[in-house]
Amino acid sequence: MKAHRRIISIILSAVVLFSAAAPTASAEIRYIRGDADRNGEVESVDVTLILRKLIDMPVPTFDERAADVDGNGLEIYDATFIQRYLVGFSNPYQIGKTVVFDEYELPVV
Ligand SMILES: [Ca+2]
Ligand SMILES: [Ca+2]
Repeated sequence: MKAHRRIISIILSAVVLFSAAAPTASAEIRYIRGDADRNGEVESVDVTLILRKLIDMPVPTFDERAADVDGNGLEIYDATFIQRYLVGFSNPYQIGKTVVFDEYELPVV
């Protein structure tokens, strides 16, 4: 009987240890590509925020990762690509799609 308790104790300890070491879903970062203010929509306000950020004007809420739609750093083209998306032009950078980042990995599209 004592041996059974000891084995159960070891198993429970192992479960607790490995569950604490496993990566959690909270490590994921999700955003919508082009949604610079992260309000859940890509809209003209996001273009305005990018332009303001580029000339160092204050912006209340800004996520550069979401705003940088082509992944090469924030620039005027990001605003242009979003404007083109908003009027229905081609969308080579998947603006409006949800992007998932693992904290330690490159984006999964
Ligand atoms: Ca937005
Ligand atoms: Ca860019």
